[in-house]
Amino acid sequence: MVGQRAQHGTFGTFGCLLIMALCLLHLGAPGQALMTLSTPGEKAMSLEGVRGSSVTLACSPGPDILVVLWSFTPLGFLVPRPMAVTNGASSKVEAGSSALGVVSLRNSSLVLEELREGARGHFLCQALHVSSGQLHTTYSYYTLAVLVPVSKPQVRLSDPSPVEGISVVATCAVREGTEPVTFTWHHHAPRSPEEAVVGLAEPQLRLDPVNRTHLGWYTCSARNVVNELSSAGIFLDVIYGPDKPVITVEPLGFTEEGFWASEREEVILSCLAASNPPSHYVWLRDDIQVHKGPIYIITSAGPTHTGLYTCLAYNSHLDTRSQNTIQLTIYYPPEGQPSCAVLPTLGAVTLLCTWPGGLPTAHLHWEGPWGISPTSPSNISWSNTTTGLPSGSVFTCAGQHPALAQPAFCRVTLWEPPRSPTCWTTITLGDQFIMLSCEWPGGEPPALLSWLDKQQQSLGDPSSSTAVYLLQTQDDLAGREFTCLGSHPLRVPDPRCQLQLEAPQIAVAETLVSVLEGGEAWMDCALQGGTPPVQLLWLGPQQQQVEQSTSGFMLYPDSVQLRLQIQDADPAYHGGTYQCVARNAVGSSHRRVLLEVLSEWSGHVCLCGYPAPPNVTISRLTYGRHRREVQLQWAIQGPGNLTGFLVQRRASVPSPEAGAWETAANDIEPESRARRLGGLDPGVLYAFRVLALNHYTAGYPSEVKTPVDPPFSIYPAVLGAAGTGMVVASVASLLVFQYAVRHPQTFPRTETATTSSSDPAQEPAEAPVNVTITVTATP
Ligand SMILES: *[C@@H]1O[C@H](CO)[C@@H](O)[C@H](O)[C@H]1NC(C)=O
Ligand SMILES: *[C@@H]1O[C@H](CO)[C@@H](O)[C@H](O)[C@H]1NC(C)=O
Ligand SMILES: *[C@@H]1O[C@H](CO)[C@@H](O)[C@H](O)[C@H]1NC(C)=O
Ligand SMILES: *[C@@H]1O[C@H](CO)[C@@H](O)[C@H](O)[C@H]1NC(C)=O
Ligand SMILES: *[C@@H]1O[C@H](CO)[C@@H](O)[C@H](O)[C@H]1NC(C)=O
Ligand SMILES: CC(=O)N[C@H]1CO[C@H](CO)[C@@H](O)[C@@H]1O
Repeated sequence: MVGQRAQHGTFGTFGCLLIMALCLLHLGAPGQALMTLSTPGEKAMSLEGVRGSSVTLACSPGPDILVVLWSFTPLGFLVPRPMAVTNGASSKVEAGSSALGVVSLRNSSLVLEELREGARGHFLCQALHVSSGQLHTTYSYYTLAVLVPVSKPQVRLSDPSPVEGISVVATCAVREGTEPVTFTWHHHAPRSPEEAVVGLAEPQLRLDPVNRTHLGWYTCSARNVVNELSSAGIFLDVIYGPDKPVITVEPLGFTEEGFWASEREEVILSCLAASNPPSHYVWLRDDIQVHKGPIYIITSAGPTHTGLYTCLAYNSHLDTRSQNTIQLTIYYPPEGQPSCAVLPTLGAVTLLCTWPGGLPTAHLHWEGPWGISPTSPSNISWSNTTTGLPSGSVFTCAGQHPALAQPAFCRVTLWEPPRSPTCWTTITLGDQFIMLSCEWPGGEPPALLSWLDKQQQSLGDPSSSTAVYLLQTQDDLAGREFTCLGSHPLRVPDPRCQLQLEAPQIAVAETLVSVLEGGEAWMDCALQGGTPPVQLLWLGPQQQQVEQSTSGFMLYPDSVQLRLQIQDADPAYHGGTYQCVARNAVGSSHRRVLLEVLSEWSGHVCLCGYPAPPNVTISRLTYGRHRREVQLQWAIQGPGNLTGFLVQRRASVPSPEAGAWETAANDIEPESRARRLGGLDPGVLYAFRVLALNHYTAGYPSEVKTPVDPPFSIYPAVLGAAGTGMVVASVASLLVFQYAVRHPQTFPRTETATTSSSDPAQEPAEAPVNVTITVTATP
């Protein structure tokens, strides 16, 4: 439309034009004959005017102007057309000039208003004037361009809702506008704060292939030298998706397989799959639908929520689907707290800490004076020596679990048990077993105790705090020693306690107790030793245990003795031999006491109707050294069983009646027939008698005798004889004596009385005996 603007006119063309104008003037105003042609050669002036606006083309006026002629050659034409003419006084504008706009003359200038595109072309002004009496012609030459503004652009899309991947063309069109027109494309993505320039200069924008980033509003701007206008926005709705969903879990925790969350926590599963139009979502747990919508909230997670979670996304416009799956594991801590324990080992301890259960298992480690142990799941044991470790050392086991904000703890304090082990014995199960007990309480870990025999051999496995060892009582136990050995990691050296098993030892205060009929008697039995517990009891004359309730008997037990009181003594009921019996698991012992219940008038022992022990006769009674001891020998006569003998003495001088019978010996075995009795006062003449005892009663007392001095010993006498025959005889006699002594029943009177001296102070019926051979009964 816009042609090339001519910069220079061609004289030849305008020469002809001038002639034509002159002709016009000549016709209109005749009378001027003379004219001169001035030389043309001025350059053409280029002018631009915008359509609709005004342009004034000036023609240089002279002082004596005769005529001015404007002519116009439209673009693309060669022949000029007269446009307007004036002679100063009158003017005329060609009627056909309206194609150029509203054309008028102002003095000699051509005024074009409401410029039209038809005004494009070359304008020539020819002025004829007189100067110095000569005619002159001047030319003004213009080339006028008419510029057109661009119209408002229109945008078209080849597909306003394309599926991602195809090719889309956006076209920008302007109806008119002076070339060159340039275009600018703007893209305003949704939610984007600013628009971006995406295309320059070209009226077409190719999106090949179109993708989601192209979605949004597009505008096109068109610009030329005159103006710039922008199109209305047009929306490109790119259809896509759904992409593979992105699943997020809150709160966030990663495992090797996926995600984890804590028990009782709120867990938010979010699914996002890029899609236009937006996706529809469905959640599946282990292939079972659990929720519709992009966000699935587990308000309080539990172990049953562990599983595979699948998010399905669906684009209803495209009928396309996508999915993604994650593993969600619900963690829960083990129940309660870790539990701590200590195991003693030799010179060391092993610390144990366990906390089973939980998902995943808790991690445990120890902390303490040894430092920090390695970490181990579920349970941990840690050993080390205790050398130099003070009592009261604290060790802590910490258990950590991802579902717990804080670790859980347990503690042990190692401490040494106070004091040392204590040992004692008890009897169990009706005296069948003797139980050795040892105790050393306290401590962490508890002390280990074990029983050792005399050879320090262990009698079983060690046990904690108390150790018990059972012995059968039928074993030969008396005198055996046992040691209880304690061991504790914090105690050096090992403490111990010892026990020795012993049969009880007892003593009675008196072996013969005499009481007047109706009186009160006491018998005391004292425990002097033996392995406890010891049972003390009294057996009465009938070998029956004396009971507290039995009439006339009262028992006064205390820890070390048993006293028996007999009230209102009755010869028939109370008289006889009592035994104090002591028993423990190791053995027993007993002591006899003879109770004489004397009638006030008789002074004799009551036999009380029971089978009597045999009668006794004294066969020998001689002084020993310095008359401080006597040697007594006796024999029994007649039938009757016996359990022992009782020897009594009393001072017979100065008065035969003086002094009561007192016991000189009562622990004489039934087999014995002799006894050396010491502790005599040489200044006192004693009388002696012997009684046989059985369980019930005492027999008749023997005759009463006083001791005599032995005149000599048979051995010096025999050796002093020095005759061979005498020696043989004497040896034969000696053999007889020895036999007799060993068989007293067969030879009731075996003493050889070599001398006999009558003692009238003694009982005359039984003469004092002088014994020449001293033989001690040693069966
Ligand atoms: C979309 O296309 C533009 C260019 O046309 C490209 O730069 C961009 O990477 C593409 N985006 C995607 C997501 O394909
Ligand atoms: C044992 O304890 C000592 C400190 O008493 C420490 O240095 C050492 O590492 C511990 N040994 C082990 C195996 O823990
Ligand atoms: C402690 O853990 C070990 C394996 O680490 C296992 O063999 C042992 O049985 C566990 N002990 C307890 C008491 O759980
Ligand atoms: C025992 O001695 C008593 C009194 O001396 C007498 O009565 C009795 O008959 C004697 N018994 C025997 C068996 O000799
Ligand atoms: C003596 O004891 C024996 C057995 O212990 C008995 O058989 C005998 O009858 C008893 N004799 C008397 C006289 O009691
Ligand atoms: C519009 C304009 O310039 N008019 C002028 C025309 O010429 C006469 C006389 O030369 C002037 O007086 C006008 O002003």
